[in-house]
Amino acid sequence: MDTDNVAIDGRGALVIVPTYDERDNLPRLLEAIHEVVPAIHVLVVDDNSPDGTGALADAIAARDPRVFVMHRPGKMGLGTAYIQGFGWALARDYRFVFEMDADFSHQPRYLPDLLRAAADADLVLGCRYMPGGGTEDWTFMRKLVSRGGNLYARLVMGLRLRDLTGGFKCFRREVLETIDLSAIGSKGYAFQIELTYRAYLAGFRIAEVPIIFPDRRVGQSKMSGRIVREAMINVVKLRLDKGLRARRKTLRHEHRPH
Ligand SMILES: Nc1nc2c(ncn2[C@@H]2O[C@H](COP(=O)(O)OP(=O)(O)O)[C@@H](O)[C@H]2O)c(=O)[nH]1
Ligand SMILES: [Mg+2]
Repeated sequence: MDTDNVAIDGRGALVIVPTYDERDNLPRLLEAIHEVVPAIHVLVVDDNSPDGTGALADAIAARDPRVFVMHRPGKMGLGTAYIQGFGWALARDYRFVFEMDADFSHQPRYLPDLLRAAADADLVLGCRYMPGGGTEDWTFMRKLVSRGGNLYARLVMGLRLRDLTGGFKCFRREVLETIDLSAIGSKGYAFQIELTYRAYLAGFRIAEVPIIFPDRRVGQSKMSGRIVREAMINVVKLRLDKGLRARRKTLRHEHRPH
């Protein structure tokens, strides 16, 4: 893959932004994204937000040809929002597909770094836990959950990546075409871990780039104890999955450089 193929202005790339009650963030986010990468397209996947984020997104899309909106009838979770968004992207000719939160924890200024890294990687992860990366304004509990969750996932999965639970990522379309999206059962943090794990098992090259991750300033987090529990259970389930284990064995025999 040659670097020349990656257009740093965002041509050929799509950012998927799932939203639930983000009306105070979304318009500013779209502006900030296009300031940094003027040609990038954005797909907002809104779950009929009670605060009217969906209608607001429609109004923006009506005057900006780079913005698209997918409406779902009710809150169905981040994981399925991304899976539907990936399907939408694959039906079109995007070469790079980003996952990005609406609340500015994923800062638009890093989009070019992720794109650049995608020149020689198939999946790029925004990474908080490497030099140059970090979190801001987090409570002790939130830090503990994130650090602990990453350590747990890394140990159980046996992956040498430093940030498995993050959700600021860039996929080459080949990754999304190859992994079986319909087989993904997880919803919250487990969804992020599962996607990366499946990409790894499919032999794709995974890179990490440092990001600073500030806490959201406006609106409510949808993080919950249920999501953390789901992640803990699903990580073990994934590791024990028979089909995936067979894939791991072949991978070891092939001596992939991971
Ligand atoms: N479409 C959709 N978006 C969601 C849902 N839950 C969360 N989001 C969005 O996913 C992103 C991350 O959610 P957030 O609450 O910030 O999670 P946290 O960062 O883990 O606390 C935000 O853009 C939310 O608006 C959902 O059920 N459906
Ligand atoms: Mg958030």
